This record gives sequence, structure tokens and C-alpha cells, in this order.
Amino acid sequence: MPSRFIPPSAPQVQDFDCKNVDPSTIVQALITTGGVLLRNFIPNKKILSEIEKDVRPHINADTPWKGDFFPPETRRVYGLAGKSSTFMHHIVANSIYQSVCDKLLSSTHRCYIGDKIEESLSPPQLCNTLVLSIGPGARDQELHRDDMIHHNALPEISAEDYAIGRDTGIGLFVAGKPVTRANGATRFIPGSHLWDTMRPSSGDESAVYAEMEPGDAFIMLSSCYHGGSANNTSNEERLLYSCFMTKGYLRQEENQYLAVPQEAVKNFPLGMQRLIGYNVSKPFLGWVDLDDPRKALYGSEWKGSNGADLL
Ligand SMILES: O=C(O)CCC(=O)C(=O)O
Ligand SMILES: [Fe+2]
Repeated sequence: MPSRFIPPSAPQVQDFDCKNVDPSTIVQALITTGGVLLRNFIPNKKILSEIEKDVRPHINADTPWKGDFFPPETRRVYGLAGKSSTFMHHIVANSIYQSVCDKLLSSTHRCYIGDKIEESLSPPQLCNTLVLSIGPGARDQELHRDDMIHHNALPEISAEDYAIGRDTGIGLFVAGKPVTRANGATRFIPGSHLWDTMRPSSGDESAVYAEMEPGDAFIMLSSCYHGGSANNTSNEERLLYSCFMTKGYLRQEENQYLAVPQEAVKNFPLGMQRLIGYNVSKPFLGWVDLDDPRKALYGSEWKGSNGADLL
């Protein structure tokens, strides 16, 4: 008998095909389960190979990490906004993912300025970008909740009581190659996003493995217990493309302003620049010279709003 508490009815992990799913269905499934599988997230294999071509030299140049959060067989690439516009357009900016993030991470705040109520909208922003290549022999990564970065201390609730705003981030993991339980699929504990932060994961017995074909994706709330798993194969690389989005008024995990050359940001369309963090979270958060932070990209060419659009 396991000594720890296992919920009598762990929620069933749902599996959708991107061809015929609408974002509200995914949001509902995330609220009940904490993670969902999305098949055919990138159906075009040419896109996948373009991303791999962009990142492979960086994977090859990486060396084992000194810390123990990742097993030493892991090679990583970060700062994807400066390294692969295909990654940015087809993974980060995917319309289904962005729509799910808009619904769960947008924030509206109302406050008085004098006797007038101001309502300000803060849309989500990119939190980090990461490619993981995890080789044979890698051990299990410890189960953890990625919302620790924002000190997100949560009480235990039921899915019916889930309120938008509880989660500070949403993760996306896209398979670059087949991801199987044997080669180390991300495992997660369905329902654990509803747990109190101080409730330990207590091991893997109720974990579900997010197995994927290349181009499939796994979306997960940041408060859900998860971890990469052991790669027990002799010759398979587990190749995963990942990013997280977070609320517009929180600090980004990966410092986009330092990790991404400004020239690369300038080459993106406005919407992507805003996603990367060149945006004002209203009211008044993130300005440069009390103006849109894109002013810092364009210098004297800048013809902005001169502070008219901060509230
Ligand atoms: O390796 C994985 O599948 C998950 C990695 C992870 O959880 C993390 O980077 O925070
Ligand atoms: Fe994680």
C-alpha cells in the first residue's frame, strides 16, 4: 500500500488534435488537469527541420551544466528570440497557445485616479525560451513546479474553485523528435496544480508521461508538478523545444533585454516585439523615457506616442 494520499479520481489527461480544437476547450482541460496534449501542433515537418537547423550548432557547442537541476547529459539552447525566428513564429507565437495564454494570464486592474476609475489591461509576455537535448543515461529530473520563480504560494482548491489569475505561467513543450517514456518524456502529476504549494509531490506513482510524435505539444500550467524523466535508451536524443509565457507585470525568467540582441528584436513585427517584452504593462510598467520601450530600439528614428499610451 502506498503510504501517501492519492486522489481517488485523478483527472484524465486530455489529448486534442490541433486541427479541430478550440482554445476554450484547452483552457477548461488545463483547469481540470493542469496539462494537455496537443497533437499536430506543428504538422509541417519542414518547419521542424528549420528549427533544428537553427539550434543544432548551439546544442553542439553547449557543455554539461554544473548545477544539478538538469542531468549532465542535457545540452541546452536559450535566447531563442535571437537564434531562430522560425522557433519564435511557429512555437512561441502559435495562435492556439497564445490564445490559451491570453485567457489565463491576462490581467485587468481597476483603480481610482482622483474620482475617475481607470481600467488597465496587462497582456501576457514571454517568460523564457529553451531547447533541451537530453541524451542516453540521463537520470530523472526532480519533480517541481515552475511557478516557484514567482514565489507563487497557493492554497489547495478544487477545480470548481479555480479562478483565473491563480497561475503565473503556462509552459509549452514541443517534440523535435519522438518523445517516449523510454527516452525521458516529461512526466507530470495531473491535478497537482490544485494542490497547496507546500504539499510535496511524493514521487511518481500518479505521474503521466507526455509521449509525443515530432510536432506534437504538451501545454502545462506552471503550478503543476512535473520533471524530465530518465533517458533509458542507448542511442536516442530527446529533443524538446520549450517556452513559457507569464503575466505582463511579472519579471521574465529569461532576461530578454540582455539575452536577445536588439537587432534581432528590431527584425520582428510589432506583435512579436511586444510578446518579447518591448511593451508597457498598463498602467506605467516598463517604460523608457516615459514612453513605449521600443523607443530604445529605434533611437532618433522613433516616432512614438511620447507617453500618451501608458495608462
Ligand atoms: O526535461 C523536461 O521534460 C522538463 C524540463 C523542465 O521541467 C524545466 O526545464 O523546468
Ligand atoms: Fe520545469
